[in-house]
Amino acid sequence: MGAPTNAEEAVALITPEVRDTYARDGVAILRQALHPEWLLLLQLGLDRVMADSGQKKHLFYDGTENEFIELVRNTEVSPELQRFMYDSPVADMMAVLLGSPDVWLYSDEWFVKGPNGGRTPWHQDLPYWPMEGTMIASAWISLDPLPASECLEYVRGTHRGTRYDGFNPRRVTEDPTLPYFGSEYPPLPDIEADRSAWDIVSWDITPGDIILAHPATLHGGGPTGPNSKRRAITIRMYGDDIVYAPRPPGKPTVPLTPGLSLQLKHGDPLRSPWYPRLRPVPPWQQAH
Ligand SMILES: O=C(O)CCC(=O)C(=O)O
Repeated sequence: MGAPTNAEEAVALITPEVRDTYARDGVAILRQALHPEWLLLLQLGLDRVMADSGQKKHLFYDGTENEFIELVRNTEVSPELQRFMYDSPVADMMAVLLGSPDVWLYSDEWFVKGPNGGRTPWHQDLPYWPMEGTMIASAWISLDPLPASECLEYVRGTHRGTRYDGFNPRRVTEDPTLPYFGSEYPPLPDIEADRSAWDIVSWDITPGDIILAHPATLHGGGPTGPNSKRRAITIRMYGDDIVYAPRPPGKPTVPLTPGLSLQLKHGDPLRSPWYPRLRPVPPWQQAH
C-alpha cells in the first residue's frame, strides 16, 4: 500500500498496536505514513529557513568537523511549514495517539547534519519545556534515507522512569552529560559509555516514515558518516491535559517564550499565542 492520500487513511495507521507500543516503549514507528507531497512541503520550508538570515542557526560542535545545525520554532517564519502543520495529517494522527480531539503546536525543530555530523547528545525533552501533563508527543521525520546507526535512537520505556536534567548545549564537546539547570534534577546518565546496559532502539529510515515519541523518552541522534546527510524535523504537539509548569529560574526554556510566565500560573491550561491550535482547524486556516 502507498502512503496515505487523505487524513482518514493516515489516521488508520494509528492502530491499537501502535498506541500500545507507544504507551509501553515511549516510541513507535509508522512506515510510509507521509505522502511525498508533504515531504516536498517540508523541504521547501527547510530551504526557506536555511536561507533566512534572521532565523538563528544553533550550532552543535561549533567550529569542528562534526558541526551541525539546529533551527528552532520555524513554523512562524515559513508559510510552507504553516501549511504542513494545518493541512498534513500529522495533527490528526496526534489527536488519535494522544486521545485528544484538541491539538496545539508546541514547536518544531530542524536538525540538519551534513557528512560527519556529530552525535546529538542523549536527553529527554521535557526538562526544557514549561509544562506538565501526559498528552504530548513528537513526530520525527527525516527527508533523507538513513541507516539505523544515523537515525534518532531511543531508550525504550524511559518515559515511565526518572526525569533527568537536560544537557548543557554550550558544553557538549566537553561532556554531553553536563547539567543544564544544575541541582534541581538528577544528572543524565552516560548512555554512550555503556550502551549495552540500555534498551536502545532505532530503525533504518525511508523518507515518509514517522517516529512518534514521548518527550520523556531518553533519545540521542546518531552521528552521520562521511558520505551522509540527514535533514530531520521534529514536530511537537499536545492535547487537552497539558498545563503550564514553570522550570527552574536562571535558564531559558526551549523555545524561548518571553512573557509566558507573566500570563500563566502553574496549573493553567497551556493556552497562548505562542502555541497555535491545529485541531479543530481554526476557521481562518480552512479553505472557503
Ligand atoms: O534528530 C536529532 O538528532 C535530534 C532530535 C531530537 O532531539 C528530538 O526529536 O527531540
